[in-house]
Parts: sequence; structure tokens; C-alpha cells
Amino acid sequence: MNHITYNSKGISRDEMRNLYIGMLKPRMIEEKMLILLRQGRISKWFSGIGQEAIAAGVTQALQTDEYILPMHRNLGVFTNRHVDLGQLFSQFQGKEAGFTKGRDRSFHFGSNAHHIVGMISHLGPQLAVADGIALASKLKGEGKVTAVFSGDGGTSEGDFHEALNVASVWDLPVIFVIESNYYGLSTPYYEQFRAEKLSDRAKGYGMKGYTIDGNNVQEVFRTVSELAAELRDNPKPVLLECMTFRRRGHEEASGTKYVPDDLMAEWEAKDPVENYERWLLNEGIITEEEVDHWRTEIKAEIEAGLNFAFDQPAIEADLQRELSDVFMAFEQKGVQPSEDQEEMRLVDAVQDGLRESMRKYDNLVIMGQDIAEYGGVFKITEGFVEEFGKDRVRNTPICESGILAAGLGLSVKGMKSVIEMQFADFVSSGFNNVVNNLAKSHYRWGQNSDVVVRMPTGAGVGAGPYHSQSNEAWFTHVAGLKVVYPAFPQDAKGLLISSIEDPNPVLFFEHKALYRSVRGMVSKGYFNLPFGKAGVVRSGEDLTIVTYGMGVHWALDAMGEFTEWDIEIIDLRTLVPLDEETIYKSVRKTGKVLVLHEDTEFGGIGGEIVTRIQENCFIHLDAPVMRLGSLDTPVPFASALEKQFLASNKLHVKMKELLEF
Ligand SMILES: Cc1ncc(C[n+]2csc(CCOP(=O)(O)OP(=O)(O)O)c2C)c(N)n1
Repeated sequence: MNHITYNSKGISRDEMRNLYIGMLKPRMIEEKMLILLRQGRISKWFSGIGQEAIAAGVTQALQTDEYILPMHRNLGVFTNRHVDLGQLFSQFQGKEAGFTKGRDRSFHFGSNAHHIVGMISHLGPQLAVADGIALASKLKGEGKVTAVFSGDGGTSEGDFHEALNVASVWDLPVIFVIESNYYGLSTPYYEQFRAEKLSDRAKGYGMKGYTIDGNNVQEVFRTVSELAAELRDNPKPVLLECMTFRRRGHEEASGTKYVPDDLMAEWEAKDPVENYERWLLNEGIITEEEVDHWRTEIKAEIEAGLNFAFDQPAIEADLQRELSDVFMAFEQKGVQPSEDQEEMRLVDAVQDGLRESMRKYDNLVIMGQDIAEYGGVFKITEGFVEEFGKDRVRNTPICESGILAAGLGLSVKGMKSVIEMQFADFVSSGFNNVVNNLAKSHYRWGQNSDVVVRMPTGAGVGAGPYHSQSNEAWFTHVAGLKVVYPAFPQDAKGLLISSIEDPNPVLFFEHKALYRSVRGMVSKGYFNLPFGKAGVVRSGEDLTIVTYGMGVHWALDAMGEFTEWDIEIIDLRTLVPLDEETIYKSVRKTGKVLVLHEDTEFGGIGGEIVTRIQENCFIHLDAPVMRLGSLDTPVPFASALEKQFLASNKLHVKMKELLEF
């Protein structure tokens, strides 16, 4: 007896047969993996047994060049995109022939050749990567849809909400597929959310939502085929909840003790592969002989793939390769600044650099809150909508995380993006996507994140703990991010242009208090300035001050009171990469050094620079290396408190101490 009712309306005989094979292959691979696991020949397995109809149905319903972003139980997406099993199994074993050079495990990879972007462990952050891919498709007029998966547990994450909201507001052709399989690890759905159906949430986002039988492969295939056809012509997102059941443990070691026996039995009876096979045989669409034949073929393919993977040597650690793959290789072509200059404020220089880049790169999109007609809270993008249009100058909902993920999605499609944080403080709402998606994708599977995050930062403006922070050290600590922090208008323009040219993720810090207080001559037209080249703002013999951003101006201001001393000031300009040579050269000359920053002291980048100076310049030192940062408190609001907080408050004392040492 069949426990699933099939309705093959509109599905051709070939499609019906392919859907069967499309489920059979991942099922057989999994059965083999479970044996290997018991034999101790593989280490971990996240089973999707019983859920194959969703991956197979969705993948076969889409065109092969439409992106799919699967989760940890969606082996069927990979097999239905015909990923070579030898390569796939090598990936599972951390071998060179896999997709990540042994750097990430299981399904944590993407393959642009197969139009697949894999998950990161955090589940939700990948949902809005699909938004970015869909946005790029839409802007390019490709008429393609993107499908992205989430478990029902994953829908509790804020990223789910942001991804759906952004997709809705921007009418992006994304099919959000939820696999509702009752449990998130061990937590049943009713301890996860109280929606009757997860598709009910669609209404709240202004989109359509459907709940279908996720074990009925024909229902999945037909629904997704119809939705995709509609969305290709009329881009908009849709939420598709597929009811299914997770029949094995979260991962094999964790078991299913918490699942009631009758519930398990009920869903075992609804097995998507067995029911469909029975139905196809009854209907005479396939024969027993064909089933045997396909099984034999798939078995041979699995054996060949496994033999290939097991034959691959264990990966060997290559230090140079590990370090050099953190960033995408990029050889910048220098464009010299023109001598034809005009005086500008820092804010104008940032705007000018951004405008020049928008003119140069028609694949560059700017995204941020209130940046379109309003011009951004600091008016940097004022007039941009008029010149570049709303497609490229995009107001975003208050969804930092989703927009940062969308930046990665745009990169997947070869586009560039600049994302304006309204204030650098608010990046904490998108932190995960910066440090885990943007920063790590290239190292993990070779996908660069061509994203610049603009960060209006810093205190001294009486804005309190949430509009004043210096958070550059959060990012200098994360491999895979470049961190740029100009102090002068010419540098701001040239370095912003370089940040946009660079195909890697760049955090670009702009000090708010310098926006309108610092002026300087700025070269007209397009030019760039290299990363990793500090500026010697003032040369001297008695003391080196190594600093950046506001610190440079504090140091310059202090010179008036130290006229009898000959002080060198180094402006780092970029923190990652760090120009160590210029620092060491100066310290070897002066023998005394103060590392100064506005960021709070404990754990700031100053500590790192001090250590390097100790290690590299010890014999040249005439005094202890000193470091000065702001107080280790949140940034206070009232001006007397803020003044006390800032490192500038102690600068004179510290300099005197060092000079007189
Ligand atoms: C941010 C985050 N929190 C917790 C986890 C640990 N974790 C991994 S999978 C999982 C359950 C996911 O449930 P669901 O989204 O329903 O997918 P399923 O495993 O059921 O397919 C949990 C809690 C994680 N990976 N990421």
C-alpha cells in the first residue's frame, strides 16, 4: 500500500523516471556512508535519509545554471547537479581532490561550476547570500531564480527574517525552501517556534507561502517548476515549506532516542524513495529490471568514487599555500594621483572616491540605510541616485546581516559592492556575516568576497556608547579581512578606490569627527594608493609615534607643546596589511616608540604592534615600547567623561615620560 498519493499531472515520463534516479542515488550513497562510518572509515555523517524528495525535486525543477544554496542534509542537490563522486568523497575525507583543499568539511563548500553555494555552520547566514545572487541575476536581466534551503530550526535565526525581508522589499526571485523535519538537533519544532505552519510567516513578509508534502517528489518538482517559471518572468520571493521527517540522528553519533517510536514508524512508512518506486512500478513507468540496472550503475559509480577518494594521499600541510590562500591574489595596477588638485574635506574625498569608482565599475552596487535619495546620514552618497540610478544605489532595510551576506552573493556573480554601515557600531548586527562569510569564503572554497564595508567610526562627537566605538580590532583579528583607516582626504580617496579595486573584503574606517574638520589637497580624477604603505607624516629623531586615524591628528596637535623635541609620526593608513618595515625603520632610528590609538587599550591593535616592535627592534630600543589607547570602558556620552575616556587625554604625559626616559 502507498502512503503517498502521487499526481503526475504535467510531469513527463522521463521527468518521472529521472526524479526516481535523482532520489535513489543519494539514498544509496548514504547507505554506503553509514556502513563506512560503522567501519570507522569516515568520521561524521549528517543524514538526509527520508528527505531526498526535496533536494531531488528542487534541483531537477531548476535550470542547471540557477544557483542552489543547500544545507547539511542535501546530498541530493550535489548528486542531481552531477558533482563527480570521486571529488565529493575526497571532500568528505579532507583530501586535496575535494573542493576545499582539506580546509572545510562535508557540505561546507561551493562550486560555481555546479552553481552551488554551500552553507557555513551557522545555518541562517547563507539565506541572504541567495538574495545577493538573485539581485545580481535581476540586475543583469538573466531571468533566473535562486533556491536556498533552511531547516525548520534554522528559521528561528534572525538571519532568516532579514533574508526574507530583503528579498521581499527588493522583489528578488528567490525560492526559500524550508525542510520541516520536526527536530533541530534534539529540540522539537514546538519548542522552536509557535507558528502553525512556517509558510504562514510568508504573509508577514508580503510574499506567498506554501506548505507541501516534502516526501512527495512529484509535488516538490511540480511546485518548484511552476514557481520558478513564474519568478523568472516576474521576480519576487516565495516561501516553500516542505513537510518531512529527520529519520536519523542529527549526526550519526547523536542517535534518535528522543523520537517516539510511533512517529518514527509513521514516517518510515512515508519513505519518499520506496513509495515512489512502488508507484512507478505499479504504473508501469519503470520496471524491476530497470531498477536493478540503475542500482548496479549507481553502485559502481559509488565504488569508483570511493576507490578514487581512498586512493588519494592524505593532504600535506604547505605553510606558504595556507597563508597565501587567505586572500585572493590581486596585483594592483597603480594609477598615479594627478598633480591637478583641489582642496576637500575628508567627507568630500570619500564621496569623490566612491563616485569615481561608480563611474569606473558598472558592476559596482552601493547598499546602505538611507543612502539613496536621502544621501546617507553623512551625505556621502548625495546625488548618487541621480547619476547612477536606484538599481546601483540601494536603500536597504535595517538588516545589516542580510545585506552583508547579499554582498557575498553579488560577488558570486562577479559583482562588486560597497556597503555603508550607518555607523560602524552597527556592524555588530552583521558581525557573523563579516567574519564567517566574507572573511572565510576564499580560504575555504576559493570564492572571493568583493565587498567594501564603509565604517563611519570614532568618538569625540558626544554620541555615546553606540555611535562612537572604534571597532577596527574586532576585524584585524580575523584572517581574510583587510582593514583600511585613512587620516587625510587624499588618502581617503585613493585608499577607498583601492579598496573597491581589491577583490577581497575590506573594512574601510572613516572617522566621523574628521569628516568635516580635516581638509587637504586631493588629486582630481581616478587614482589609487597602495595598501600596506604607511605614511611618514613628520620625520624626527627622538621619538616615533605609530598611529592611524584620529591618532595622527592628536599627535600632530601635540607637536606644539614638544617643540624642543624632534618627533616622527607614522600614519599606518592600512592596519591589514600592516607596513611593518616603515615602523621598524623609524624605531631603529629613534630608539623610542609610542603606539597610539583611539580604540580602547586592552586587546587593541596597539598590543600587536608593540609585540612586533619588541621582537624586531629590541636592540635598538632606548626605552620600553609604550602603547596608549582609550580607557577600557564603553565610550561615554557627556563631554567631560568622553574627554577623560579618549587616549588624547593622556598623550602629553605619555610622550613626556618616553622622551625623558
Ligand atoms: C548559529 C548556530 N547555532 C547552533 C548550531 C548547532 N546546530 C547545528 S544544526 C542544528 C539544528 C538545525 O536544525 P534545523 O535547522 O531544523 O535543520 P536539521 O538539522 O533538522 O536539518 C544546530 C542546533 C549551529 N550550527 N549554528
